[in-house]
Amino acid sequence: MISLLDYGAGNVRSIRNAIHSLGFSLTEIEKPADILKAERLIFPGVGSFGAAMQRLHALGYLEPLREYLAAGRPYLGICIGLQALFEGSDESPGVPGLGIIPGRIRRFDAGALAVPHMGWNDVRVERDSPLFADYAGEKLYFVHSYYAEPTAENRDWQLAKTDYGRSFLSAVERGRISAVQFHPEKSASAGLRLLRRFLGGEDRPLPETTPSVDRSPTHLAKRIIACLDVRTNDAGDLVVTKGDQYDVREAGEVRNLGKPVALAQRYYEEGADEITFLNITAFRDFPLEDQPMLEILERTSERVFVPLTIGGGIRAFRDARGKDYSALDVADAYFRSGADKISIGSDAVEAVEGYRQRGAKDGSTAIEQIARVYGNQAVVISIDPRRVYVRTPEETPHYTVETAVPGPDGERYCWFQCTIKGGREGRDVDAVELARVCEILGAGEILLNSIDRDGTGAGFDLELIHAVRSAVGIPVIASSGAGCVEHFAEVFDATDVEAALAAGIFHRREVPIQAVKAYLLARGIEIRA
Ligand code: 1PR
Repeated sequence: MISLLDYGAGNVRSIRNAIHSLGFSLTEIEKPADILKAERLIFPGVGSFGAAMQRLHALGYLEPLREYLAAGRPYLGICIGLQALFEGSDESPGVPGLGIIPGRIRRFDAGALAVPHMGWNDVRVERDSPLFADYAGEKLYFVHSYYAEPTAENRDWQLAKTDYGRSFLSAVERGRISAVQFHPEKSASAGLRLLRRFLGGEDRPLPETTPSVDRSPTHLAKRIIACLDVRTNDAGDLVVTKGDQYDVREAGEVRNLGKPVALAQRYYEEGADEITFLNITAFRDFPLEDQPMLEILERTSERVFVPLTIGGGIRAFRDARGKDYSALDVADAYFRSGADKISIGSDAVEAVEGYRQRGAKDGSTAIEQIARVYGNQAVVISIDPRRVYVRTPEETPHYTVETAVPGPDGERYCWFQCTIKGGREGRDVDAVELARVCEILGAGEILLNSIDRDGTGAGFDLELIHAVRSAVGIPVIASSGAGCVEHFAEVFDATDVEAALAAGIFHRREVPIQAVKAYLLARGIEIRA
C-alpha cells in the first residue's frame, strides 16, 4: 500500500499521475493515524518550508511522522519532503524541521546564476542504493531556491550530490528512508524508473555490481521548450494554432496545426524539456468555464512527465451571475488540472502599472497571491513586447537599446513596449521594467516573446533578450523567431538565457527537437540528451 502525504498546500497531481502511470494505486493520508498504517509513504512537499511544517503541525501529522521515520519505515520525500527532514531552513527562520537529519537548508546566492535552480541537472550518486539501481546517469528535473548542505554531521545520509554554484545534496538515504531534491515525477522516463524502484518495495532486486562513482562536476542543461498556442477555431474545436506576429488567421480561418494533447505527447516523446500551453483567447473568455482547456491539461498531465506550464486568462473575473473569482481561483483550477507552472501575461502588465503608482508591494497582485501559495517557481510571466523606434534615448523615459536592426526611418534606438490581450493593446511599460518589477513581486521565471519576431523564422531578438536577462536574477526563456537549429545556439551563445522556446518549426515538422539538441551538443552547449 502506497500512501501519499498530501497536506493540501499545493499541487501534487503530477506525482499522483506518475504513480498511476506505473500501475500502482494510492491511498491518501487523511488523518494522523493513517501515517502509522502506511506501508510506504511518499511526501511530495510543495510550497515553502514554513508553510509545509505549519500545515503538518496543524493537521497533527508531525508526531506520527516522526514516529514513522524513527522506526525506519519506507519513506520517499520529494523536494520539501527532503528539506523537511532537516533541522530548519533559512526560508522560514524559527520554524523547526523534523530534525531527523543534522543540518540546515540554505538559500542559493543570488549571483551569476539564476535562482531558482530550475531545469535538468546531473546527480552524482556516491554510493550504492536500491533507489538508483536502474539509474543510467540521465539528467533529472530540479526546481528550488533552497538546498540541503552536505556537512560532516550528515555524512551517513549523503547519497547523491549536484552542483549549482556549489555542491548540494540531491538525494539522501538511510535504511529505507530516502529523499530527493529533484522531481522524479517530472523527470521523464529516468524519473519514472526511480519512482518504480521505491514503489516496487521489498522485491526490488539489488544491483549485482557497485556502480563506479563519477566525481566530475554536474551541469544544468539549457532547456528546449515546445509551445502550443491553443484557441477555439471557427468550428468550435480547440486547436493548436500559430501566428505570424500574433495573427493566427490565414485566408480568414484560424490556422489548425493539430490536436493539443496528441501534439504535447509527441513533443514529450521527442525530448522536449518542458511543454507550454498558451490559451491565447482566454483574455476574453473566462477560463474556469473553459472546460475543454482544463480537460486538455488533465489528459496531457496523465501522459507527459516533464513540466507543464499553462497561460491565458489568469486574472480576477466576475462571471455572468455576478460572482467574483480571484486570479488565484483561476490558477488553482489550472494547477488542479495538472499544470506545474502558470503563466501570466496581460494581468502582469496591469500589476506593474499599479506597483508603479503605489511604489511598493501590498500583496494585492495575482503574482504575489499565487506565489505565496504555490511558490515563486510556479509563477511565470509571459511578456509580449513590440519594438518602438526612437531617434535618441532621450525621446522616451523607457529603457532603450542601440539596435543593429534600425527602424523604418533609420532610427538607431528602440524600446520594447509591453502589450496586453495578445498584442492588441500597447501599454506605457517596457519589457525591462516589467521583468524587474515582476521579479520583485515574486515571479520565478520570465517567458520572453517578441511580436516582431513571432512566426518569422528570422531568429530570436537577441537585443531584447540580452536587455531583459541582464535586468533580472530569475531564469528567462527566449521565445519567438526560431527558424533553424543555428538560432538556438546563437541565443545561448549571445545571452545568458536558461531556455529557448519554439512553436512553428516544431508544429510544421521543419526542425525536430532532437535535431536542435544534437546541434547544441555538437557545439558544446549543455543539453538533456
Ligand atoms: O494575457 O494572461 O491572458 O495570456 C495570454 C497568453 O497568450 C500570453 O502568454 C500571450 O503571449 C499569448 N498570446 C496571445 N495572443 C497570441 C497570439 O499569437 N495571437 N501567443 C499569443 C503568443 C507567442 C509564443 C509563440 C512564440 C514562438 N504566442 O509563445 O509560441 O512566439 O513562436 P515561433 O517559434 O513560431 O516564432 P493572458
